[in-house]
Amino acid sequence: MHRRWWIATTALIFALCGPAWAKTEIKLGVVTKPGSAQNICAEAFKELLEARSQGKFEVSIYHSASLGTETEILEQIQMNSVQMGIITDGPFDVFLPQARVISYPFLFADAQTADKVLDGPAGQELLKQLEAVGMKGLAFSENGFRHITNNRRAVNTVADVAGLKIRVMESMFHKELWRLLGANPTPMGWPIYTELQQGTIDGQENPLSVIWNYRLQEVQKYLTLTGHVYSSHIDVTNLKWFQELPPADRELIQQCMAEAARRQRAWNRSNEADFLAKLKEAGMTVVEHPDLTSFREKVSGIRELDLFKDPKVQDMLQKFLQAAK
Ligand code: EAX
Repeated sequence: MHRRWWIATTALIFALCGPAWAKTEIKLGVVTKPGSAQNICAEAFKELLEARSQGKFEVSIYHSASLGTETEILEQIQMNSVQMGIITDGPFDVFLPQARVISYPFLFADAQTADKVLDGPAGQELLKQLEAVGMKGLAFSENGFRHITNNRRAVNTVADVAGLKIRVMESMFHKELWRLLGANPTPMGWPIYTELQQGTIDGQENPLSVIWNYRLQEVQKYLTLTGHVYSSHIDVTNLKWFQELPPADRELIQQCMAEAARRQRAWNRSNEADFLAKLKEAGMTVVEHPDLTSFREKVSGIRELDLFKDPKVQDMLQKFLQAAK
């Protein structure tokens, strides 16, 4: 009798206390290595969530392409084998075509305008639309304005881009954009150091932090500050996983990611000038004031492309253009 009572009581204690002991592991994927833009956001999120949930959540960061390319991480998030990701906007457009409006050429005059649009109703509506493809969009962190590097020649005007073999992200939009600019675009996952070193491709385009962190100055001679598109990350979770969490946890995750993204954007912006100085010091030939009018003219017909025909894409583009004014 005593023994039974003891077993029942112990079982009850386990049942009551169990959930408090069980940590929920969140697998979070980033393609980049520690110190990179995505990782700064991922690490800030981990720190905030683990502290504020008093250890209920444990965030495991899978970085340095250990889960594959950004496209492959997104597929794993859709399957919930990975719950979260800090992923560059580019590859999203294969999943959700309207995501391509973030990188519409020369859309944002500066980072503050990007914040205004992405944190405002247009950006928030885009995050909401990710639900249609099984993801919950939490926030936008920042990759930054993208600039072109190459090994053939200094790019001063768009005519200098003609025929360059440029690596682009695994994105339908970026491929078309570079075709329009006159290059020979080759979509590839990240990283691409070896391809640049071996000369399989002539160049690539990325924000200054990425160029510096991946030491592309060792394998690229010319840098031109084109800032042709703004590149965000979209910070996402698997939708179903997120929806099954208790409301308080959802709220906490949302808050921690918003704060991590804010911190990360500030980090990126306060370091840009330094990255540029370092790239110059390392010997890159930098064109700081290219003829951007020639670039703008060359892409002026981009809205006529099939990529922008879908009414959902049209609608979102309209909202982004309006909000960015
Ligand atoms: O974030 O693939 C890309 O060009 C991304 O910008 C890269 O992963 C760095």
